[in-house]
Amino acid sequence: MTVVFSGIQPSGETHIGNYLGAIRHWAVDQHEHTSYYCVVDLHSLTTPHDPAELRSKSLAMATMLVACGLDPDVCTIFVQSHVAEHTRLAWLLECTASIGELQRMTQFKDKSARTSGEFISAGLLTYPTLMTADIVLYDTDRVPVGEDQRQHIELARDVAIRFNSRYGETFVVPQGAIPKTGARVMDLQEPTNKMSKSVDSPQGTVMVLDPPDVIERKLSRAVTDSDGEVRFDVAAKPGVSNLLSILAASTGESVEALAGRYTQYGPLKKDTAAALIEALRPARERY
Ligand code: ATP
Ligand code: LTN
Repeated sequence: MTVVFSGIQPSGETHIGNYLGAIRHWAVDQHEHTSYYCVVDLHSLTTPHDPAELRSKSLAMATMLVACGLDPDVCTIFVQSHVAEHTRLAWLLECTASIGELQRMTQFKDKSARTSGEFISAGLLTYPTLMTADIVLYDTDRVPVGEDQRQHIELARDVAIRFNSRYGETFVVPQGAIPKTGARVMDLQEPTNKMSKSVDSPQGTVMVLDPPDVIERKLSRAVTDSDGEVRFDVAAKPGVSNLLSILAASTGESVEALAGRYTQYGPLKKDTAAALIEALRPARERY
């Protein structure tokens, strides 16, 4: 039996990157595998936070997961800090990872650069070892995540393999499961940046709970380019490629097939908004 584990931080509102890149795949996996989905509140302690607010956001995130289709009768939904073994194992794994490999993590480099001049916690550096503990505690085979977590999964594998070779076969070595479309949804206003909970870009971020008219407005104002051609080319046309990816992830069609159907940005934006509104409707209504 394949074991699935994934986690989401309760800091900030759930956006379409979280939904299209991760959560909606969890809802499918729960019916096929033994699945654990974790609200990783301890991970949110790495950056400034208000404790009481974090507690209520953890409950809101669990509510969101259920609204998005996770069924507590089918999978296990829980809060990381309620299971003490996560932090107990994290120490053993911290002593198995090197500072060098942790310093190479792009998320650490990005987040510490963003907070430069301010307090940078040691937890921001060691965070991937806690994530490794989350995963290997459950003998996890498969970790469904967005593209931004690829490097952390690689590290988890390296640390599990190192631990096994030092101390004997202990952990299952996990594999990442990153979807073909929707694995890297970009900010609508800054399409070279990942859409993110912790970056303040209200017009560039579409929330799962945004009402339809707000989604239409955000999509209609999405940054594109001036050459007027609809084509999937992430490097040359990040804005248009992002719209095509969102449309593809919302409809199940391929970006190439969709690109051939449009000659103008206006209709592409309109259809992307409409498809997204439909894809999010069940979660919005259930929430
Ligand atoms: P933060 O900004 O604090 O890093 P986040 O928005 O990246 O938060 P997480 O809780 O870290 O959200 O991620 C939950 C899941 O959503 C992970 O599997 C992650 O890979 C995925 N995810 C996050 N952002 C995106 C995105 N823009 N596109 C696709 N998947 C994403
Ligand atoms: N690091 C992840 C969240 C996360 C996670 C995990 C994902 C914590 N523990 C275990 C998969 C498996 C993030 O920032 N998105």
